[in-house]
This record gives sequence, C-alpha cells and structure tokens, in this order.
Amino acid sequence: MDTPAPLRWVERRPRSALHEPRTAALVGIALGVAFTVCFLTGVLSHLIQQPPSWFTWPARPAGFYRISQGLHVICGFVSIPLLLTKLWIVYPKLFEWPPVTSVAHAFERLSLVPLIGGGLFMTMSGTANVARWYPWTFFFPTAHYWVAYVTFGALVIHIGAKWVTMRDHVGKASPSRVDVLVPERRLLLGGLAATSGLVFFAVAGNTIGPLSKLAVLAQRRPGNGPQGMPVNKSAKGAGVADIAEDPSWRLIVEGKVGNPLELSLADLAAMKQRTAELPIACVEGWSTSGTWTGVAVRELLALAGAEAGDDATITVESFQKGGLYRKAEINSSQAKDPDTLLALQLNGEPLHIDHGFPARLIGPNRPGVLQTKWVERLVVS
Ligand SMILES: Nc1nc2c(c(=O)[nH]1)N[C@H]1C(S)=C(S)[C@@H](COP(=O)(O)O)O[C@H]1N2
Ligand SMILES: [Mo]
Repeated sequence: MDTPAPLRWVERRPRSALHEPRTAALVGIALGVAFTVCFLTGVLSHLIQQPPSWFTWPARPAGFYRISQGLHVICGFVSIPLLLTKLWIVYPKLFEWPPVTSVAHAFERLSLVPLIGGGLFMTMSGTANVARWYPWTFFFPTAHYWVAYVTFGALVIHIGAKWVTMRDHVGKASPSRVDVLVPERRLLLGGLAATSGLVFFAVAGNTIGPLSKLAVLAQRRPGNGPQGMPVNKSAKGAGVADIAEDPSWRLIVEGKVGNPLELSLADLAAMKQRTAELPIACVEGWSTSGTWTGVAVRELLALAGAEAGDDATITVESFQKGGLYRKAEINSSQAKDPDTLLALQLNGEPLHIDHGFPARLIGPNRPGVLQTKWVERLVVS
C-alpha cells in the first residue's frame, strides 16, 4: 500500500541503516535490565517507607538500602541515554503504514503508549526530583510509584510481543550477527556504552566515595557539608533552629510504657553510649557514612519499661512543626538492633544543628527519610 502524502516526508529522508531489529533488540535488552532494576529497587523502597502489614524490613545488612537505592538512581540515570537511543532506532516503525495489521498488532502498538510515555515520565520525573525541581502539582512519590507499574506492565507486554524477533536477531544462530552493518552498529553501541559510562561516573560518586570527585551531576557529594555529611533539610529550612538550642529541651519517651521518661541532653549523655558506623542513604541516591554516638533505642525502651518488651514498635517525632518527614516508625526488629541509636554525636563531635541537634535517630538499613532529626518524642506501642 502507498504511503499517504502526510507521511511521505518521513520516508524521503535519508535514513541510517541502523533502524533495524538487531540494534533495537540489543539496546532494548540493556534498557529492559535497567528498567527492571529500577522497578524492583523502587518497589522495595516504597514497601520500606509505607510497610503493609505483611512486610517487615530488617535492620541487617546495615548498608543494604544504601546499595539498593544507589542502584535505583544510577540505573535510572543510565537509562536516559539508553531510552533516547532506543527511541531513535525504532522511530521509523512508529510511522509504519498501515498502522495496524491485526488485533494482536493493534494491542502491541497500543502498549507502546504507556511504555514510551511511562519511560519518559519515570526518567524525567526522577531526574527532576533529584534536582529538587518540582514543575508540577502532583506529589512526586505517588505519581512516580504508580506510573512505574504502568510502565513495567507495558514493558512485560512489549517483551512478550517481541520475544521471537529478539531471539531471532540476538540468538547465536542469528544471521544478523555478521551482517554488513557490523561496523556501524559497533560504533553506535560503543558510543552508547561510552555515554552510559559517562552518566554512571557523573552520578555514582553520589554514593561511592572514591568516585565523588567525578560526580559532576551529583546533587550532594560525600564529605560535602557540616561534619563531612551532606544536609537535605537545614535547621533553618525546617524552622527548628530556636527550639533546638533551647536548654529546656527534653526527650520524651511515652505510650505503652511503665515508666514515662523526660530526659535532658545531660541525662542522655550520662547514659551508656554506643558508637556505630552507619550511612545516611537518601532516597535521592546520595549516601555518606558517619560515625554516630548516642544511646541505643532499646536501652531507652528498657529504662522506660516498654510494655511490649522486645516487640515494641516506636514512632519517632521531631519538634519540627510541619513537613512530611517529621515522623518515622521503628519496627520491633529494628528497635532490637543495638545500633539503632538516638545519636548525640557525629564523627566525635556534638551533632551539628543541621544534622539534628540535640538528638537524631540513626539506624542500620533505614532510608534517609526515616532517620528523623531534631527528635522530641518516642511513642511506644
Ligand atoms: N525532622 C526531619 N528529619 C529529617 C528530614 C526532615 O526533613 N525533617 N529529612 C530526612 C532526609 S530526606 C534525609 S536524607 C536525612 C538527611 O540527614 P542529614 O541532613 O543529617 O544528612 O534526614 C532525614 N531526617
Ligand atoms: Mo532524603
């Protein structure tokens, strides 16, 4: 069938020979892997932050969340050049004529709308969030979370629809392994690998200390901030500077306890101190390790006579008035861990006010958003 006039310009343009299935499949596989890592680590991060009743996030291994969230953000950034290249390879197919040849074909083509739209939305909204730029009215975590299911579902359909093509063009017996396009394809894929590598080095230093000097796109670098630790929300930004420095501050431990506590900073400092090396691992992908010293939460629970004993869960509340991150939960397995601390010191000095002075929560294997600063109250239930 002839191409209709409005689409003829697409045909007339001289076209690279690389708009072909083997190149599309190879780039597609890399992109599929990156998207899958993003999806799995993203769903995990969501479960940790909003745990359903069947889900309990353990305190060990202490650095697991740091690695999984680091991977999430690195794979997200690396998928940008992969996605753009993939779209360039296949765009002539988007103008295919006739647009639909069968019901199955219609369904497969329709699934490209959520796949391409979702892929672009996920990478762009993720990038904007890391840059803390919100040119929209929706709540980022909710939108990013739900669109992930749509995108990943469309990816599964797409892989199913393209499985045979992919196998025929990538498998060992595929004639296109040695076709005349080999030099061009190598150049494109080599260039893409180099670009993805550059993106990797530009962001990985967010979380991998030795790479931090190369991390030109990193929003927060290890070592950069008071006491060698980046700050996401400053005391001024949170509106807590005055209260933090008020000597009448007391830590309150209440709820289901036999002996409610009200402890001054001096009281806390006089208790048995524990030191642990633990990272702050922000959901935005940056992370830095610190040496934290303070009172183990389980010591506080014991002193307060928590009625649930070892099975107590705790809500930590900040004296910050508003803000989404003024509260967090500690589940019972985290509360039992000796390194889940109400920290008073970072790297051998009293906490900087931007790190949560007079006291902050820090625990192994917790997302940064759950490491509550400027703590006022532990509520036991
Ligand atoms: N009260 C309170 N605690 C908070 C936050 C906040 O906005 N308010 N931000 C959280 C986030 S998102 C991160 S990543 C860590 C950062 O800790 P840092 O500034 O000491 O590096 O603190 C967490 N604790
Ligand atoms: Mo964070």
